[in-house]
Formats: sequence, structure tokens, C-alpha cells
Amino acid sequence: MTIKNYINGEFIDPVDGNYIDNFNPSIGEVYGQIPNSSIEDVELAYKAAKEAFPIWSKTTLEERSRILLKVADLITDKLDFLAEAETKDNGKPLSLAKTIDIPRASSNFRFFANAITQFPSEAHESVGLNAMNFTLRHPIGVVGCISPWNLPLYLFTWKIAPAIAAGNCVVAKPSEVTPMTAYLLGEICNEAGLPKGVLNIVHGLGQTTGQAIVEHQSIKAISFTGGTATGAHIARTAAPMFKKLSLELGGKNPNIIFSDADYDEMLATTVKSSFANQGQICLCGSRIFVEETIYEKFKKDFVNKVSKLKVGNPFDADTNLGALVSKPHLEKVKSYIDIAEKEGGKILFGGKKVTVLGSENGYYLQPTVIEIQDNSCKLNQEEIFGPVVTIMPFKTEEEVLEYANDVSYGLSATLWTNNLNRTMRMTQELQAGIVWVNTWLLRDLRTPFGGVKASGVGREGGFEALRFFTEPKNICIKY
Ligand code: TXE
Repeated sequence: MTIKNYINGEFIDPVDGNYIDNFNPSIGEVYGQIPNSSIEDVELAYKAAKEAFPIWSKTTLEERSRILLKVADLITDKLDFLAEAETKDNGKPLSLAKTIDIPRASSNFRFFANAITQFPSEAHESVGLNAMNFTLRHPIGVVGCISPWNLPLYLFTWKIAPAIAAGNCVVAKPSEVTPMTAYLLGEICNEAGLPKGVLNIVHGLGQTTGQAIVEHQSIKAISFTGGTATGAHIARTAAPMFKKLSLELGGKNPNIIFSDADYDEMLATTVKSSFANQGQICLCGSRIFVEETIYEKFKKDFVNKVSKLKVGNPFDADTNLGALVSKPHLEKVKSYIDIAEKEGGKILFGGKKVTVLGSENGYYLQPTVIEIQDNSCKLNQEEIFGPVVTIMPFKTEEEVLEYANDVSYGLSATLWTNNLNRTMRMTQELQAGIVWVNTWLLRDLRTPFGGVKASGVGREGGFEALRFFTEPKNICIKY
């Protein structure tokens, strides 16, 4: 299957005819081609967006909202089809694509379709000066949205929906590793009646297509989710051009477990926060710290539960972990497991590649639990982004806070305790953009989403996203 670029409402070949392979990770085989778009393709997409902007930016909020709601409905109507496409492209269990990825893509459109109708601007009366200020929030113009492979349609639409709801026109690039559902979104947008050129999707490699979007003089804002090194590179390129930047980068999140937590619920959720989507979620709690008094019990129960997870063909209903997204990624994750013992770690479970009958060339890995002695080891400091977690005991609140914060990342943290005072103390001190207490991945789309330190700059979600995708202008009137 050959994917094409979606520009000005049409599906077109890349200008210079260059294509790259698209893999099905569950069988380790090429199943299609995608454009490796050049500067010329990005320019075509930009021109279409620029032309659409004057009308789209003046389209009433009611009309924008109506179209976005239609996109949301169509995604829901095509849930099975889109979920199957996502699973084939990414390797994730079909059950996950059906319950998380595709429903959330629909919710993203529905949420911002509604949010834009409620988005306020500010007014400030300058008391005693006989002046009144009000702030306009105008769309920026043409904006760039670049997304990763782990939650393909979910994260792609998380950027596009607020961008177009706010009246911008978009040049978007999904990950070259998982382009399929973004391609299918183009058809849905046409069916929903989104005017031509409002959304343009160019496919290709980061260094070429992505770089061309970031370097484009007239693309005024970049919303990016992906690796920290790529985020730093994008910031270096875009900052001297004074572009607005939102960078949602990696995580190395602590999962802190106290003995007073609801044990069974903590255990079941910890299995999910460790291995959902094969551990390829930037919010996974990959560093597990357990209070000493329950450490041995937790270790036994956790390993027991993990040992029952089924690694298998992602299309099988009873599969818990599907394939990792690509061969290079599988090798990267495996390389961390290989250094575990050198670093003084002990593999309590997993660590090996899995051969799945009938899919022998797929990229499968066991869920892996490694006991470590020292938070400063590579395994606890670098983002592995796979089905690998470490566990380590702690004695005191102060000690575990130090472990939790002693890392370059600061995306999310999970805390398991029923002690209210401790909850209040620790949530104040944890260096993270998101802290979950007695839960994980519970998302309310109105809340700010993003990280501190090497996990990024800026916040997505709710009005934060609409603020990012608009330019405020204050008008001051003296009377
Ligand atoms: O990310 P990249 P990759 C982390 C995770 C993973 C690592 C690398 O640790 O192992 O990032 O994954 C585009 N200009 N996360 O290689 O390369 C690229 O084409 C413009 C965390 O997938 O950062 C893709 O569309 N764009 C993350 C997107 O950037 C460029 C989720 C992300 O690719 C570009 C995924 C450039 N110079 C990986 N280079 C999370 N926090 O959710 C690449 N791209």
C-alpha cells in the first residue's frame, strides 16, 4: 500500500518521487511505502495552508466546531478500521488501539470542538487611569505539528485539533515509523467537510521533512512531541527564528509505593503503568520505588503478575504485550537489558526476545523487571521507552524524594499512599508536570499536560493548547 501526502484536500505523490518503506512490526515485514517528502512538498503544503487561512481564521466558531465534531463522529464510526490500521502499523495490541488510541483521537476533536466555543479572552480595567484593556486572541497563521510513533493518531490529533479549532491552518507530519492512521485522517477530514488546505499532512523522515517544517520561515509555531535530543535540535533551529515552540519530550517517571497504599489496586495499576503499549508511553512509571517494609512481598507479587502477561500477536484477543515498534528500537531496548548486570542489576523476570509462532520475524520482547541497588545507574537515568522497569527499596520519604527528583527528566510521577499529609508534602516537592496519586493515566483533557527539565517546555491540553495556538494582542483604550 502506497501512502500519499494530503495537500489542499488531495492525495498527491511527493514531488521528486522518493518513497521509504513502511514496516509491520508484528511480522517484521515491509507492507507499504510512504513519501519521503522534500522541501518542495513542505512548500506545497505551506502554500495550501496559507491560502486557506484567511477564510478559515474568519470562519465562525460554531462552524469550526460543527466540522470538528463531524471529524470526531467519523473517527468513532470507523473505530474498528482505524484500530486495525494502527495495530498493523505500530504493533500495539488491537484491544489497546480499540479502547485507548482511537477513542482518544475522537475525543481530542470533540474536546477542542467544544473548548473553542468556551475560550475566553481577558479584559483589564486600569482603575484611576480611565483606560480599559482587552486582549484579542488571534490564530497564529500556518503552524507545524510533528508527532511520534508511540500513540500515533492519539498524539497527532492532540495537536491538530486545537490548532485548527483556534483558526490556524496546519502543516503536519506524523512519525515515519507509523504514518498510516494520519494518512487515513485526511480522508475523514474531506468527508467531514473540512475546507481544503486547513490541514495538510506531509510524510517523511525527521531530518528531511520534519526539518523542512521547522526551518520554514513562515511557519510560525511548532508543536512537537518526541525524543529529548530531537526536541533540543528543534529548539536550536527554531529559537533564532522566534517561533513559538511547544516541546513534549521524554520521561523517566518514578512510581513511588508506600506500605499504606491500597495494595491490590496499586499492584494491578503498576503492571499497567509499567507495560501498557509495551512500555512505550512517555508517562510509564519505569522507576519503581517501594517502601522497605513491603518490598519483598511486592517483588514476589509483581513478578508473579508480570510472568502471566502474554506477549503475542497484537491481533490476538488475549495478547497483553504486542510487538515493539521497530527493529532498531527493539535493539536499543535490548541493549539496556544487556548492561543491567554490569551495572549491578538483577533480572527478576524477562529480558529475552520472544518468538511468536507464525510471526517469527516480529519485534517481540518479554516484559522485564530488574532489581537495582543504585538510582544513579544508566537504567534509572536514561529513557528506555520499552517494556523494562526497575525496582528498588527505600526507607524514608526524604530518601525516595531524592531518588524521584535525581534524574534529568520531569514529566510525570505516580504516588501510592493513603496518608493525606504525605500526599500534600510530596506532591509539592516532586519535580514533574503531572503527579498521579493512587491512579495512573487518568486524563481530564482540560488539565495542563507537559513536563519540566528535559521533559520539555510548554503545556498542552485545555485552554493551554488554545493559548499556545493563538497570539494575544492587548488593546488599551483611554476614555
Ligand atoms: O523520536 P524522534 P523517535 C523518545 C523515546 C524514543 C526516542 C526516539 O525515548 O526512543 O524518543 O524516538 C520527527 N526536525 N520518545 O526516533 O526522532 C520524527 O520524524 C523535525 C518519546 O521516534 O524525536 C517524528 O515525526 N522533526 C516520545 C518525531 O520528530 C524531526 C514519544 C519524533 O521523532 C526531526 C516517542 C528534525 N530534525 C519517542 N527529527 C514521547 N515523549 O511521547 C525527527 N523528527
